Amino acid sequence: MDYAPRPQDKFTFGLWTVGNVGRDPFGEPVRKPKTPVELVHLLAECGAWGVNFHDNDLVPIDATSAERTQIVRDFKNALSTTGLVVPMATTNLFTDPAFRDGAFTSNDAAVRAYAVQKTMRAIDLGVECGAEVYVFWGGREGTESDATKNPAESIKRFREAINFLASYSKSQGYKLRFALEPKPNEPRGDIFLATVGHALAFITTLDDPDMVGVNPEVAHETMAGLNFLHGVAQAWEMNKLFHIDLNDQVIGRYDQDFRFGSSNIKGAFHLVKFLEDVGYNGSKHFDAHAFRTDNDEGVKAFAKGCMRTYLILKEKAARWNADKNIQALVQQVNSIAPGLPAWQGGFSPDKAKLLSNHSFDRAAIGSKGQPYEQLDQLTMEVIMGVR
Ligand code: GCO
Ligand code: MN
Ligand code: MN
Repeated sequence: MDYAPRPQDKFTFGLWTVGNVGRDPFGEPVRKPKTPVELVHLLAECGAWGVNFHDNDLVPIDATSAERTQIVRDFKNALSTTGLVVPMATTNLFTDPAFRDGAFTSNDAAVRAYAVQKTMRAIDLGVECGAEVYVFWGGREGTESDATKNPAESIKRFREAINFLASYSKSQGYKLRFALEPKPNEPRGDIFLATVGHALAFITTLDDPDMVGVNPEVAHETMAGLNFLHGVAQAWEMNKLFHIDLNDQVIGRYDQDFRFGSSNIKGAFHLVKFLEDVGYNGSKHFDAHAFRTDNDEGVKAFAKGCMRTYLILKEKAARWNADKNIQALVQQVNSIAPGLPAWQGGFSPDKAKLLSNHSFDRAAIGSKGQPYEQLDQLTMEVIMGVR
């Protein structure tokens, strides 16, 4: 297998990922900035299918309308030359000092209004370039001190903005779906809608919950010490997995944005296996960047590595599914003992009576062990490449 990415893999990168210049809180950029057109060509060379952007990755925040027109024209030309598509777009509501206290949840009503206006324009730009999913990452929506904001009030403000923008999108005739991206902290001390669970609950309170799903990110749930796959699986089961941000992260560290699969290979394996088994058909977006130590060749190695690792793990997932010993164990651990009262498939008084009258051999049930050590070892052997 050559593990070459194909369009149907739907691998995407943000302009900001391969365009990352390596600035961090302690150091200046180490790589030269590239234009959006150069980045589109770089991604095409690496084999990506799509490219996503924040409004200001493409059009600088202070661009004139003539500049905007020229930039968008050049960008679209690069897309048609390379065949790359733009499946997702988003708004930068975090870089400009105007957003120092958040955007939709800022205490300043002028900031909240400006953030909604900026997002309306960014939605127009995204749709103009072909985006079908619109991501909301509330990077600055949060606090350092809970003396400063009422978190319940902040959720109301967040809801009001999302409701307004969902209606705006529909009023323009756009077919966009919104995807909320949770993160627990960085750049704020604490960010609202901290995890996939918070976001899924929030969505049920919106005017049009069907239009809104989630964009979970490996690093973000991991920073919160959570099992990423469990959040993804719950979103999937609720038809809310509209997008996914793949990268890697060590628990307890700063926001690392490592190359996909480079840190927690077992977690990455189970994630890829889940996405492939259920037939997730959205973008697989790598929201990560090359080490600051690397130059331009390292950026390409990073981008190719993300996709190659995904495809290697996809092959390993197929191997796991086809492994006779593993499948025998999977069958065994899910086998149903005969003679159980039929209570499932909805309540009925008869079923309740049947279940109520059944006598269980608790000691026998409790004495039954599971061959999970074996199953996990065989899984590790698939991952390590000896099966
Ligand atoms: C981060 C986030 C961002 C968002 C991006 C798109 O930790 O900085 O993951 O990269 O994904 O702003 O919404
Ligand atoms: Mn992130
Ligand atoms: Mn992200």
